Amino acid sequence: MAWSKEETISRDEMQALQLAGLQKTVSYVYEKNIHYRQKLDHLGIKPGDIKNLNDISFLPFTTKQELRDNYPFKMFTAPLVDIIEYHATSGTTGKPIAVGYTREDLDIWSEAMARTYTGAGIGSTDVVQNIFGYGLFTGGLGAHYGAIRVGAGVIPISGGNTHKQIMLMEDFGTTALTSTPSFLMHIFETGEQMGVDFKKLNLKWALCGAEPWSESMRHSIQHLFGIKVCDIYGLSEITGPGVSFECHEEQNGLHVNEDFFYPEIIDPVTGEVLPAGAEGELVFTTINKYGQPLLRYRTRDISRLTYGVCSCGRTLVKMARVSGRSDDMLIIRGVNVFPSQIEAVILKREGVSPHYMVVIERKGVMDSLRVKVEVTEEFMLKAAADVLKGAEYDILEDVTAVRSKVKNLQHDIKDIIGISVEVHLVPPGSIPRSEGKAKRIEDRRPK
Ligand code: DLL
Repeated sequence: MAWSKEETISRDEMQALQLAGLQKTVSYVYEKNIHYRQKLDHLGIKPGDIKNLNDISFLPFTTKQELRDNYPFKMFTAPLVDIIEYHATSGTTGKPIAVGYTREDLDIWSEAMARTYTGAGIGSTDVVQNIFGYGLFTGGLGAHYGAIRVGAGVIPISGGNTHKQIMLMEDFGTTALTSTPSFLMHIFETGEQMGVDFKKLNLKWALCGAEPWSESMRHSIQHLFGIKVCDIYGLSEITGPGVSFECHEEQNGLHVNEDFFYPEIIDPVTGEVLPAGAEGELVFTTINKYGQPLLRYRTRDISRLTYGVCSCGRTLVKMARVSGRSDDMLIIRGVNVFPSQIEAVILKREGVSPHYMVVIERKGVMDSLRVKVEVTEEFMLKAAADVLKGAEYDILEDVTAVRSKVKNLQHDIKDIIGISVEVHLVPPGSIPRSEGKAKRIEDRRPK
């Protein structure tokens, strides 16, 4: 599909568009949303005060808690009669967050997702197997609307059904997959056990996202399936998937659809806006939305922004792969640790699989970190052979491959995260698989 002209305009042109969108949005929420009007009045801000883009820093942040407190619809700005689709976050604790879309919002979401497919190289001749869950989760329908807009054939299979996923890949000649990376790994594992050679199928591309993942995981998926994989990012509160996307030319950072979603990076502690290139928390202001526009929404996702022209030709600002959520960040003995750092180490080592769980426990006054990692079938066989051989000659201590694997992993993880961890190797298949977003952390510390 042809690119939208906004993907390649100059910075000056983009900023002019963004300023107009911001001014329109601030006036709109001030006029139509009681919650925002009270917030802005409290700070003495009037819509007319936004004279240039930097004035955005006068506007208050919006937090997840605020959306929860105003559940279900008090953050909506359009009248309910204009809302034509609802979604909600999973809300594992307490009430979820509801989101509502007008017809214009769905149009923009489809456009953002069409750019995402086009950026990844997927178009009208592709058959897209959409593995993101349909339902209240925004992944399924968002990816569906975009596939339709680029004219691809979409298979709305949703998550789960691993065997059927594989059957349809074979029978329908699927060329593109949209999925969480962890579930694709699970599909691969199942297919391998069934004797399927994914490289012999028609698969060419995948869009992966919805959960933090590492560059090493991308390499594994690309290698195992013989496809090219692009990262796709988004969150329900802002629109769903399609807030930003990677181009297949570079696969290095995600272009933000910044004519719809204005990005900033802030210091998560002080709230201060950080300069381009600095790492911090992503904040988005929707500048083209009607159902539920948000001012300076704090995503809790950690990233960086880089401006410039990409080798693909796009001028849209790039955000770095999300390294983790500030609320997923573990603080262990004063050190900040993201599970994705541990994942990157695990994926570089042979003999272990990308299925892992980080367990945090409190021993006395100290927090300790344990990483449970599954070994591969081949490793199990080799370890068993080692043990049998060692037992025969009564030298069990020295020969077990398990012992040295544990030691190496513990050493490599400590090298990256800076604190000691205990590594436990566990049998293949023993860590629960997810059919959507993977759960990587088990925090057993007393609350
Ligand atoms: O996960 C929307 C989505 C669906 C994105 C499909 C991409 C693909 P939520 O369920 O509201 O929406 O979760 C949003 O997921 O704040 C991030 O913490 C995380 N996340 C999403 N995409 C990525 C990614 C969807 N590519 C939350 N890398 C976000 C890392 C991601 N984390």
